[in-house]
Amino acid sequence: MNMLFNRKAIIEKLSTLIDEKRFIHSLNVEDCAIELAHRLCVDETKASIAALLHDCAKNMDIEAAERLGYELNIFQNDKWLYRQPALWHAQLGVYIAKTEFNVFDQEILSAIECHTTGKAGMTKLDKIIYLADYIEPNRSFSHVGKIRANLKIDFNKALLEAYDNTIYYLTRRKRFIHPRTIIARNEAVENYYKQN
Ligand code: DGI
Ligand code: FE
Ligand code: FE
Repeated sequence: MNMLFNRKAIIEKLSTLIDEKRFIHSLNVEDCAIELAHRLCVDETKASIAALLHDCAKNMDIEAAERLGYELNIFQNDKWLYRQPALWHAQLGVYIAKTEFNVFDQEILSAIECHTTGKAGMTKLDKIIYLADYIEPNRSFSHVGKIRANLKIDFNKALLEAYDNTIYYLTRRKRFIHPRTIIARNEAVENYYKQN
């Protein structure tokens, strides 16, 4: 991908769409994603754009988000998505990335689209954004320190642990687990054993 992308323009626009805390989170995810992309031989520019934009729809108000979700048909055949507003910003983020940032690269859009739940057949970039979002320095989930340490030596193990923690967190709170989260976690198990 062309390295001369306009990062400054993305940053400027992004800062008008999300609050300061979310903005700093996005910059932190970008740092982590670029480092992982370098290590896994993934396009660092794509990692940077996907990371910056992954939460671009996070601060939409709930009514506007629901309206847009209906317009984009994201709830059709997906009642588990509809019932979990915390998940909407991933799909809506794809729309914002296209319409507000002119990003049409399918790999970048895919990484934004699955950054919260994961999905079947994730690419290296999808996994990088998922994990970078999980381990960025401001995160203080339990076990995140252990995952950061494992990530230094074993990417697949760290990814599986991030899924396991998320699922544990959701079950403890009696929340729905989206089917895509289960599929992504199963594939993470598969990849973990394939390599070990
Ligand atoms: O947007 P962020 O806060 O940076 O992080 P995120 O997009 O990974 O997660 C947003 C929320 O989504 C977080 O509270 C965990 C939750 N989540 C992730 N997978 C699932 C889920 N919630 C439900 N109900 N089901 C899932 O499968
Ligand atoms: Fe998110
Ligand atoms: Fe995030």
